[in-house]
Amino acid sequence: MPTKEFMNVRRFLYNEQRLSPKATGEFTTLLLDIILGCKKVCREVRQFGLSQYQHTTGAINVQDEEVHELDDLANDLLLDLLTKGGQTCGVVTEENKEIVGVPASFERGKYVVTIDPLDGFSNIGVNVNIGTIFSVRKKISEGEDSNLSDFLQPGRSQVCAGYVMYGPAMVLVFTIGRGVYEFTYSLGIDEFILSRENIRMPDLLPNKKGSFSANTGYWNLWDDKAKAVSNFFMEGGYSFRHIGSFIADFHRHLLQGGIFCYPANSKSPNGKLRLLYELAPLSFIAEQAGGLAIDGSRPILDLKPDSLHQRSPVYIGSRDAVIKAMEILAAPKR
Ligand code: P6P
Repeated sequence: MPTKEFMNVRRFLYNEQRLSPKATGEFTTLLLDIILGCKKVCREVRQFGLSQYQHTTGAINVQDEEVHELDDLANDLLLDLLTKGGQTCGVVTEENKEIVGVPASFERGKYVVTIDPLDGFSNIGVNVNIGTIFSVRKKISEGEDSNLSDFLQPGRSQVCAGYVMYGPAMVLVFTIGRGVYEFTYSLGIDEFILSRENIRMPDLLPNKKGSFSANTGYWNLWDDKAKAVSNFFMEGGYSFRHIGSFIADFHRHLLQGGIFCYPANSKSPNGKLRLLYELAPLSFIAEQAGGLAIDGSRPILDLKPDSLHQRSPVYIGSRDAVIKAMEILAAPKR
């Protein structure tokens, strides 16, 4: 086994592949395709001020949100790689209303993938961390092409989940069900090198070294229970940190401990974040790192989506902090 500084993600995946006797290499190829796509997205993100992709397109996506040219670029680029790479039979992305199938002349694979091509819309163009979230499930339907049943599986059916964050460093974080690993991109050698292994999310309550994240700008739209959770952490001496990009807020809590809350509010009665391609992937990572993610009362990973773009409230982070939030939410009204 090479020493850690030479453990690039390709070698890591080959080592993991050898642990699965029936592995064919298709999953490894798929993950390397996703990584290649994210490296190409990062190139445009890194030169945003000089990029030709600096504006909103004028279109409104299925989320009823403005579409940014960089969103479109990331989406088109990743869809091209993932639908023509021979490892998938369908892709669901935040930007497309329906499942994106594999073009007729291309080989179908046994995996379905969900992506949020560029998470952190409000931070695009202001040089704040944004990133790509991905998740892989095995096809369960009959036939070569995917259908809704392949995607509307609970989060526990994921075989892989991860994100690539475009920040001061480009980092890749993922799990394949055997712990959480972080790889940091080294420009000089054009490689993702292992930087953290078997990441464990620290508890928050005992030493308060972590932080609390929520968009408290919605305070007047929250119900009393959501306010009670926020009050517990805001009055409890915990740091408040909110970046506005889900993966950036989550990454901080993954490494330092903390809790990210996006409760339902009167503007977003089901919460804002999407279950299939935002919450399920990061909840898989959270639980693999010893953390927890709930919708307020149930583990996110147990939720079976009813639709591709279904939203859910979320409390995700250190296990002790999420359990505390669940207790507050379950307490009888005073
Ligand atoms: P709000 C970014 O658009 C995003 O999807 C997440 O990355 C982020 O956590 C959330 O929305 C922020 O939403 O309503 O606070 O601007």
